[in-house]
Amino acid sequence: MSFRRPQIVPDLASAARGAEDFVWSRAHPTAAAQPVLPLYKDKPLPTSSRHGGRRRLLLGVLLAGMLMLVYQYSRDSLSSLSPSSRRARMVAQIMRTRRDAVKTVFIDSWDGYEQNGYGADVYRPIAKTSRNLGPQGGLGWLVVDALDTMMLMGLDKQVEHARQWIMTNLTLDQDYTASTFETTIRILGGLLSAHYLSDYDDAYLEKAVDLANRLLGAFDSPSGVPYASVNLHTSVGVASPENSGASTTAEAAGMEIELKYVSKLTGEALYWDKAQQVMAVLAANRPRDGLPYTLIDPISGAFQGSTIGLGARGDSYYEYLLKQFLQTKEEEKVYRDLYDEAVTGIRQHLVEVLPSGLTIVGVLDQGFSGPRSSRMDHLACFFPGLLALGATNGNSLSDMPALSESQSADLALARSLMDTCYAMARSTKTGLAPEVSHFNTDANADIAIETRRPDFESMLRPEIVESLFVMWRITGEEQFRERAWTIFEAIRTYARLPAPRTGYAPLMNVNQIPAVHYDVLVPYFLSETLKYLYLIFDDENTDRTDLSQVVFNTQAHPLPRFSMHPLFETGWSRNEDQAEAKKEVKK
Ligand code: DMJ
Repeated sequence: MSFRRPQIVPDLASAARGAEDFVWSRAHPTAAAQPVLPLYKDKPLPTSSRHGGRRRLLLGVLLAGMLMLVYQYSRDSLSSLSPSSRRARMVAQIMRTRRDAVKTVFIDSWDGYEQNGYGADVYRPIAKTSRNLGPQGGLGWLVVDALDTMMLMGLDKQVEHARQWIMTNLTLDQDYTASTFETTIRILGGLLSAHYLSDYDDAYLEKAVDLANRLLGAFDSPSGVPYASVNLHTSVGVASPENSGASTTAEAAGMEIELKYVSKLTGEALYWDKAQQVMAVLAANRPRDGLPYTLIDPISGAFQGSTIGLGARGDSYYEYLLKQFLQTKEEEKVYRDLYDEAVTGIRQHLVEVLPSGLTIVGVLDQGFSGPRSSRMDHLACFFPGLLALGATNGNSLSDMPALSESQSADLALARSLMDTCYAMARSTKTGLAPEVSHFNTDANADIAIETRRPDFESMLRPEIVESLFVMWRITGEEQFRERAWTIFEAIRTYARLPAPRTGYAPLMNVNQIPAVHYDVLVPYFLSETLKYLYLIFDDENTDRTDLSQVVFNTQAHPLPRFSMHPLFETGWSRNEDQAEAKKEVKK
């Protein structure tokens, strides 16, 4: 296995930035555009005088008068509005308040970490202790992953601190065997998104490319399917110690967006080639009805195991089929075809309408010939959002001509599954969905959804609010924001650590009140759950997260879409068999 570390032509990144694809996203306000205000210290100091009391009284009267005028003005201007505009104004005000409430929860979580463990990869908010994964300091597990949330929330002080830490303290060259997938989606994705949201600050890109080069060794397997882990110092891939060394399908197929974007930014095709080789091998397996098994062997490139489903180990496969198609501006049709085929297969084999009226996506534990289990992981609740995204390619319904039959059908299924995912949360005492929900298939049962040991914890995962966010952006229907608010209130009530402790933590049991917490700050709570909640209530800064212009990676890091380029052709087709797909690797 060789460790190739390509040289980046220094100007290439800037050249890529100048490409036409990036023109649309250059509308960020810059510091230079801000008006210059006089500093408070430059104002003349108030002189103390014996008339101070009278002056204060006069000032008070003046202030009260001004307040009355403002009140009168806003009442008059409100009453001159039509009822619908008045309502829109009130809704906007409420949403601002909600958005700020989400931001407060983020700050409350972040403050404890900032004071007691800044830069560490693992933080325990109850014990106030922290630790790193690597031997030479933090790998950015929290700082890098949470950075773009802070950027979107306008937390400038925290962003500056994070940037300084990344540039000064983040050492990626560590003798540490990291999860290939988690490091790609969290750290590489986080750095790339920070680069995008900072209006292309190349310092983030340099770190991202350094990391991408280290991760590439994981893809140097005989098939091109990545090993589960990779040593960040040697760039040597390490097979999973479980499942006879098989990687999970979700992980193998859930890193392509990040690698392809690195190719786009650097002009180096090797990241692109590694990414699409994985897709070629997956497709060469010809999964029946578009549904792969959830394990894949990096040596042979063949599927392993017997489970088929959209939850753990399967999820990102489906997500990245559609998102790869969207990332390159809908030009690589092969990914759309694979996605459509998978959705058809999901309808045929996994979707079930229960006597309770709920629609679920079940799991096949023993392949196509076995029974379907009527359970849904919290993880599977990304799917309603994905269906809605696929129905319109990220456009809002108001900008779309009439939907085709299949688009309408996908949106209808998205709505039904969204109802189910929301019901998973509403069915518990805390209003937070457990890791796994079990659905009753008995028409006479009193309870439609059951929560069972040991799956009754809430890790404060994002998938339900992620789908609510996408449904809101696509449909513009307030019901999705209302549901998100209800879930947010449940988080604020039950995930908050009781005083004198501060911060938020996952729950051991969603049906236990008062809640008992795990002592850990979960990175995806900051990078995904709170980001999606913030964005759903944020009507003012939607341009940088416009679903028709960006793709969110599977860790909620937004990356801009871009056009294809001769350097990045889709270098495979579905007619290739596996042997041919493998030959490609050896070239
Ligand atoms: C995140 O780390 C990613 O979304 C991943 O793809 C699976 N889900 C977790 C959070 O639940």
